[in-house]
Amino acid sequence: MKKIHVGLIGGGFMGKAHSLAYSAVPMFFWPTELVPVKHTIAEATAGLAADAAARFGFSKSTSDWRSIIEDPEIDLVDIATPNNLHAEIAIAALEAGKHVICEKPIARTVEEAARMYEAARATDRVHMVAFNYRRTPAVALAKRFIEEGAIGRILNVRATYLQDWSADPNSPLSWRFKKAVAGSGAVGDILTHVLDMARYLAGEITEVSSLTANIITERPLQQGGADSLGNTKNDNGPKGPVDVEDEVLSLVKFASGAIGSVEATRNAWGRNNFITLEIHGSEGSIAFNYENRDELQVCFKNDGDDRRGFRTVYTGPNHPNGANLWPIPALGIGYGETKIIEAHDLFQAIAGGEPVRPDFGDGYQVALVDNAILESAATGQWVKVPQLNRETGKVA
Ligand code: NAI
Ligand code: SOE
Repeated sequence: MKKIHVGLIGGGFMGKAHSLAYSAVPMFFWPTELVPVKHTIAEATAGLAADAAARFGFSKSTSDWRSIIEDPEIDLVDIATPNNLHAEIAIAALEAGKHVICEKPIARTVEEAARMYEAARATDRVHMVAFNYRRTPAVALAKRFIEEGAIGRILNVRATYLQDWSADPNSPLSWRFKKAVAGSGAVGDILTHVLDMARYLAGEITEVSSLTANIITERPLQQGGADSLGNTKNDNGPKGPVDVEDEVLSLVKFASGAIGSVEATRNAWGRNNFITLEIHGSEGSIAFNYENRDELQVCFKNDGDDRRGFRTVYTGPNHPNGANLWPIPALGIGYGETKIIEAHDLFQAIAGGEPVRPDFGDGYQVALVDNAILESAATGQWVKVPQLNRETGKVA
């Protein structure tokens, strides 16, 4: 068994989720070819970094992420910072010969994503974008059903991501509401997750017709660095502008001929992490809701007229990604488990010298869809989505 030394940059929400996954991978996936070692964590200040190292179990801490890139002992750089740092860190890490996992969205803009993809193509290192929801066993099971032809030819896809942590106008002005840091709003932050799953299950999106809106245009300034995700309120404090969209709706066409809709909102009271996918095919249907993430709803045409209807497959050890989790289905899986599976798949790829998906090419293609959605919303026109050719590295 070899060790893989991890340098983690960013000790907020995702710093916690990724650290948990590094500790847990050997507990769930055993024996494992690579045992993660939590080497160094970087944070915005020396104090935050030391605190994060103590909390998340890293041997060293630093306020300078470049020292992680320069450290020859570190094999894998994990980027869990706000979006404005993704491109600079990822390119530096790849050029230094590190494997890289980068949180979503891959970057603020399609131009940054293109440069990251170019840097990734120039190395033999493993690169991954952390679209972890596709690793939920029920979503992986949907993929299996589709690949086996259980629902036939996909005819239409409906996908949503609805949240309410941000619906209160007094939910503070985090970096997620600032274009200079985040790149975009609901599009980059949450729609990207359902775009990743829509591509994973139904193939490439080729054309979009979209609407965006910004309902909450200012918010109280947030105290401190890490995003409080609405968990602190500062009702009477000074306010700052929100310059990104909090709503997006888009009609989409797929390369296969299927049609669909994708939508995301930050203003859906009562919807917490309401990620839904509904896919109808010539032979049946599949439906998933992350708020009931152990369940996949399936309906098959051939079930017969007197018994056809949705039934629930409760995922567990007999389902994709489930065997290494918990021994019986009713124990359920949580957000953390999707990150454990993600980390395991990354380590398998590094150990085997193989690529892993979703990689920077996938992140770039999602950025191309994001960009087309924003352009369509701005112009009121259908916009074609340029497609990345993974053989040539060119977009056409
Ligand atoms: P956060 O605000 O909780 O944490 C970000 C951390 O980065 C903060 O602690 C901040 O101090 C630190 N940071 C800022 N500048 C830094 C620097 N120069 N060097 C080192 N650290 C620095 O943000 P969160 O929620 O962890 O998001 C991070 C990334 O993960 C974002 O790209 C976000 O879109 C993504 N994300 C992905 C999720 C998923 O489900 N895959 C869930 C939540 C976030
Ligand atoms: C906030 O909307 C957020 O933390 C997103 O940034 C994540 O990507 C999503 O998984 C959960 O919600």
